Amino acid sequence: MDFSLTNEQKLLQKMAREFAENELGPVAAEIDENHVFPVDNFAKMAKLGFTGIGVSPEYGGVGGGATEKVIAVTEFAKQCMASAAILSIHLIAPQAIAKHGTEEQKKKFLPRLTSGGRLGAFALTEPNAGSDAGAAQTTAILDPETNEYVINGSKCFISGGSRADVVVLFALTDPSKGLRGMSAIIVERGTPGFTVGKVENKMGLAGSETAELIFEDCRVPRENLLGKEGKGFKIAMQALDGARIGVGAQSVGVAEGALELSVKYVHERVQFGKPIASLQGIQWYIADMATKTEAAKTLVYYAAYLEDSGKPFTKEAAMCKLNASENARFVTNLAMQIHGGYGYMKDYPLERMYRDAKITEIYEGTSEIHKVVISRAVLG
Ligand code: COS
Repeated sequence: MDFSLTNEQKLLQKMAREFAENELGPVAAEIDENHVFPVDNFAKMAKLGFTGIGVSPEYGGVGGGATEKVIAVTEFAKQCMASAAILSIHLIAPQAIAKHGTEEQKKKFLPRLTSGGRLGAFALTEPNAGSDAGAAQTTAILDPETNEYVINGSKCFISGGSRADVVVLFALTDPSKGLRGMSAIIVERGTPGFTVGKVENKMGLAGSETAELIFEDCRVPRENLLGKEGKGFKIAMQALDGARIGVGAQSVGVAEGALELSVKYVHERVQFGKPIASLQGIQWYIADMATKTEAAKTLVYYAAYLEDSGKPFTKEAAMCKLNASENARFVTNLAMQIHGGYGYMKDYPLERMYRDAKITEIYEGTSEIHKVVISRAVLG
């Protein structure tokens, strides 16, 4: 399999790398420390076209697909995991609308999410429906008199939820059918009855705000139904397949970033009269980190290739996310070990990378859920 980048993809990579080094890296510590969503950086991402990856230029996007997303997200994550996560998770909403939306929905919602600098969110998880996403209880009952869905319930741990302009929400339009009665509905910020609840205080990824969304008799016009009634769970699962490749890319990026810092450090750090790069124990750490990260990257690009080729990729998306996220924890941990006391200090980026990396094993499906998806595919 040839994963060489095209000239356009190489240019995108260069642009993403320079943007990340010049704009994202320098504020990564600050947004982590202050738990602040990087509004300016998101606006710059939009200006450069990153927020429109995977959406046709007709709707303000820049085209491309999973591979382009992987390229950008990986480069961002080397410098700032929160910014990488913001882009990666934002893209779920416009890509779902581009895939399942009507022409009217695409015209109405996509330009602001792609080139307009507005954030999208994907709201599936509920307090009692995390790994068991099909147990969601939020309802959206059609009022035949007004032709509006009346939404009641709450969503939790929604990345970007406190800032999102457009939310792709999953709710039961026919509660008697469980997950087969779930539908996807587009809800705009400011709709009466839709409020933001608790904004979480997390271990890492502080710049990517995570919030509770509350719906109390929130009325949304029927034309905001995304796809068909009762097909919401499938839409959610398909969107998550793609999102998991994004988490794979975040994981590869943070691992590559930690490896690069470690390579630099072991050449500079002198102990016992010589750079620690000359110690075999350190060399073996570096060899393991480089090998496992390269392997993780290959699987992420393979899953992206399958998605871009229109081939089934559910299993490979789960595999790449499972593998790359475990590697992100492994590599950031060893990088911290190599840096010793310095790695543990907030003066250096490693402790942030270590904290940020952990979430990749949890969100967009835990490692354990990915093993369920993979084993079902393998065992039949
Ligand atoms: N693509 C398309 N359809 C899919 C799918 C996929 N990747 N995965 C499942 N489906 C479909 C199934 O084909 C089935 O369709 P039918 O009704 O036609 O039979 C339906 O969805 C139900 O599937 P299944 O029986 O496998 O559902 P489960 O309740 O067993 O749940 C898991 C499957 C566990 C995989 C799912 O709940 C999951 O991914 N959980 C994790 C959720 C998550 O990642 N949350 C992260 C945060 S999102 S804000």
